[in-house]
Amino acid sequence: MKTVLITGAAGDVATHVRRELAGLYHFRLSDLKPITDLGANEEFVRADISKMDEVGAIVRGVDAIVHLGGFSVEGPWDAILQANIVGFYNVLEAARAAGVKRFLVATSNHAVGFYRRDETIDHRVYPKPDSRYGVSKVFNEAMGSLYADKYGMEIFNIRIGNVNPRPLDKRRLAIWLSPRDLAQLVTIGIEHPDIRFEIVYGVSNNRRSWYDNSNAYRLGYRPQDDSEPYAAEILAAEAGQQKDPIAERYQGGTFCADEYDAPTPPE
Ligand code: 15L
Repeated sequence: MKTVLITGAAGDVATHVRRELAGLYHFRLSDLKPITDLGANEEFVRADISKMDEVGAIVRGVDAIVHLGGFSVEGPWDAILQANIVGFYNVLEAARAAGVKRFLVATSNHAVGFYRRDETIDHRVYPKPDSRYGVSKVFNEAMGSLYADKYGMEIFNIRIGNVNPRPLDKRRLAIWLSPRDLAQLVTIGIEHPDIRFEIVYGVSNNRRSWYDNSNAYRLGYRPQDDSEPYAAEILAAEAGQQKDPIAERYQGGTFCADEYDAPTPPE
């Protein structure tokens, strides 16, 4: 059985991964917050990923790393810097030093959030982050690219939409990722024999998607869920709501509208 390190293991996304893939891997779970509900094939090792001297111990001896640790929404620069830039570098560099090749990056739709909703984008588009958080995810992807090209690491980037048992609102109808489809992508990231540097979108088979996710399909992804059965109820609940035009125009939604102060909206 492979040993897989999950960072940020106390968070929501990790909790779905643990439940969906229980029994298939030995999970080393790491977070700042303690996890006490350990399953049969789970261990917990506490670490603050912004401190390099705490990271060596969590990566040692694992077959793959699912890096979910860090700040998961927009925040003050110093918080993003410590958690998502310094923290990301520490985990990736410690993995390289320990000889761990396979590394799954939880990047985000917010790395490309300033693409318009009437555009369909694939894994080759240039970054258009919508927040300091989005910039940190672009940094993560770039750092992974460097470590793949320079050190031969195997980097699998999942640009996650929104993981939830059900889509939460109109925007999430396009970017929803069900827990079982998330688990399928994580499994591909751990198991696929031929990964050098890949970007896939972490979304289910949503009819309203604005992504061309052909790279994920090429690697074997066959999502089982579609947000469409939830659409009528969500759209009816939102009918008549006042919407911010910037949030509505761009894929990143309110991440684009927050602090927005440009004289003209970007293309
Ligand atoms: C993300 O990247 C966040 O981690 C998550 O909390 C949601 O805000 C999600 O994007 C989203 O766009 O809905």
